[in-house]
Amino acid sequence: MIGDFENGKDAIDLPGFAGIDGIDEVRAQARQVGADTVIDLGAAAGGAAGADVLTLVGFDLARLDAADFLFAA
Ligand SMILES: [Ca+2]
Ligand SMILES: [Ca+2]
Repeated sequence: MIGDFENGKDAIDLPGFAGIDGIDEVRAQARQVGADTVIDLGAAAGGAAGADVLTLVGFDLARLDAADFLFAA
């Protein structure tokens, strides 16, 4: 869970999720839950659903884009 994520300032490093090739795969597993954005990173990487779920507290899904992540090279 990340509680102080700032849009346009912070980026989420995804070195442990080599199966995630781009923002489209992240967005496909991201959903708005109340005021938070919940992302199933494990599923986005092609793995099991529910195993690695990231919650961005107080973050609107609409603001989620490629600038918010550092993808594996
Ligand atoms: Ca992939
Ligand atoms: Ca953003």
